[in-house]
Amino acid sequence: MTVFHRLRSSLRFLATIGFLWISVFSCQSPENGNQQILGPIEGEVQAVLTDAPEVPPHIDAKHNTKVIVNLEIIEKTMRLADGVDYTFWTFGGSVPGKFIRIRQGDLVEFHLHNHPDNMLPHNIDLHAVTGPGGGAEASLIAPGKSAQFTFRALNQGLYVYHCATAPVGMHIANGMYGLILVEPLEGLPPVDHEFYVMQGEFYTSGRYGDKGHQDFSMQKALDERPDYVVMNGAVGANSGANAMTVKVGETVRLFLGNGGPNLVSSFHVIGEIFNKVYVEGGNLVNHNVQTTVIPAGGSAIAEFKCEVPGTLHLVDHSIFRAFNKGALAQIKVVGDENHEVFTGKQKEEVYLPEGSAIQHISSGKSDQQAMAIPEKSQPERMEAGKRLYLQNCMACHMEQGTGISGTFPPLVNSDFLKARSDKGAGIIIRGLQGEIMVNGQKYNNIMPAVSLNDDEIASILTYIHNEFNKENTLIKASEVKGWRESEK
Ligand code: HEC
Ligand SMILES: [Cu+2]
Repeated sequence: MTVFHRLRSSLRFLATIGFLWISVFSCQSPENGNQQILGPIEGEVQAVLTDAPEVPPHIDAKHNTKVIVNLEIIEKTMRLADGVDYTFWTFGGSVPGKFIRIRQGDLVEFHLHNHPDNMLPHNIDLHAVTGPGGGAEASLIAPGKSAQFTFRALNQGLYVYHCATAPVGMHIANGMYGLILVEPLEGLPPVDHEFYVMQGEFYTSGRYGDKGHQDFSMQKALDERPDYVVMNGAVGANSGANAMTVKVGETVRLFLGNGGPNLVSSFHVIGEIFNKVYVEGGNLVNHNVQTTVIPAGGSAIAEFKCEVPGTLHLVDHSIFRAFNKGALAQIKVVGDENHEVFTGKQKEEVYLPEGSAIQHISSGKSDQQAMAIPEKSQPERMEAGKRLYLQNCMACHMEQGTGISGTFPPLVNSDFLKARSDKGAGIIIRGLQGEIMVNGQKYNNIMPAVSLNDDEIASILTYIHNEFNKENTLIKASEVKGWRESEK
């Protein structure tokens, strides 16, 4: 019998003997799992928040309490891999965001702060919240502002939280996700070690291992083709010298999450079998599991005992991600050999990632770019341009090019766009950031470079200038090529 079941039956028992609860009853039917009867809230505590792979302690109190969470959003440039930087958007200064640990029935007073140095509005959608948008609407804030909302943790489980500000995919892709554990009042059964490991993928302008600062690639994100798939925010965040460490004979509980934004993780530990998996982070416990699926925006809790020394490799068993894109973390198990369980020499070198020596296989795209593409007519450009606009630009500039006042500038009658001699090609090719004025309104935001070829850019620009500005113009791929080269 699991703790969850015990909790549930003891609650049922209390209800049947007519125990008098002063406060609200939430439904207690088999359909809604183990939602608990809401008891009174006593006292308050400040939540302890931790960075991966650390996990905060269980709140040690016999009764439900008010938990105050203060989470600060920070946009900052950090290491994604050796020699590779990325400007992450974070919940608390690192990726994944801070781990939050509360108990079922606790009342959470949530304060979200958007640091004044940030460029963008953000919010939070906690999957542990019962309420509209998981708190997203209630928490949307501009840089330099704070928002507060309160929720009751009705359901236990391990839940993902993430930013849900438009364009949502981009906010998540830049690292805005983390985990919140809602455990039974008395806590989960004791283990020797608990770790926090969360997978997420990054879509960069360059390829895996390309040095320097990398920008977000909207095109790769749309195609679901990340160059990096990592555990805890960077290649090697918790491997090698940063590996987690335990001793032979100790038990380990992994709180696992997948921020996505796109990929499903086939989570596996090379060298172990999970004695227990809380499937999808809920109450269902499976035993003797080799690989557990963690959906994008989902979780799992995995437990095992370390019987023999050596290095355990935590991987996404979609295996190219582990060996070629960074989806690897390690636990070093130190102690004496146990030849009854395992004999023979262990070489950890066998499993080290193949590093940046990756082969460059030319993609269809660059071949296409190398080929001379015949110029298109105006109707052809308008048709292709509309499709490309909807795929690449609409998420921010809106279908009719109106933008979102204060955040995404309009393309309709934009004086800023009209003043550019390159018709805006350079903005698509290189992206744009910093303060600009569009039709008398200030914008200070980031537009990522969009990786499109000259022909595609010619079509998008033809569409924008004709459709939104009523100009009668036809832009050629050869002109875009010229602008691309002149500004290099
Ligand atoms: C992820 C959101 C996003 C996407 C996608 C995006 N933009 Fe932008 N765009 C912005 C932001 C933000 C700015 C303002 C940047 C600043 O403040 O410096 C901007 C500025 C511009 C500007 C100059 C300002 C203006 O309104 O005239 C043009 C032109 C433009 N974008 C065109 C495009 C085109 C064309 C595409 C598609 C190929 C595109 N953008 C895709 C966010 C985006
Ligand atoms: Cu955000």
